[in-house]
Amino acid sequence: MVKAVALLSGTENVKGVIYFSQEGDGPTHVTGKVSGLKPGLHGFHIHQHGDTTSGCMSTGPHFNPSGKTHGAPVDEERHAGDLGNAVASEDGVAEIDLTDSQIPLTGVNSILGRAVVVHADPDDLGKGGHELSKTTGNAGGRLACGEFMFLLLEFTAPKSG
Ligand SMILES: [Cu+2]
Ligand SMILES: [Zn+2]
Repeated sequence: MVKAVALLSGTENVKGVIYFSQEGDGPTHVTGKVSGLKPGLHGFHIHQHGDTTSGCMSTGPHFNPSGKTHGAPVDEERHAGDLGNAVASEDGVAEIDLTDSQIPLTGVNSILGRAVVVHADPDDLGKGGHELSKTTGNAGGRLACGEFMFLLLEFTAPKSG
């Protein structure tokens, strides 16, 4: 089991903690919470660079090791970093609980060392017809972001017998 965590901080008190875990070569399970959002949908992505020195703009474009266009998590044509939308309830809190096969924590396409970003607006999943739909989902400003802060490796000793 490989685990990682990203601590998100940003403008207007938006913050969050997102946990990632992966068992072997299986899909990555993503859980966590983002608070301080306006109710509704907010684009939720892995961006290329784990660099927030100039705020969330330093994280670059969506993580896209296969050179595809922007899409929904369920689409064949999508960036690896396209995780769709986080949904904030009336209290401004979005609970994240998803499983995805394109964001491994190990290997050449590992997302470790990259960044998690939450946007101001909904990700149109590439279908909005806007000039930005095919690159960013037209998800608006980058409200909060976080680099993967540390990596915990858990080894389970094989049972004898
Ligand atoms: Cu993004
Ligand atoms: Zn994308």
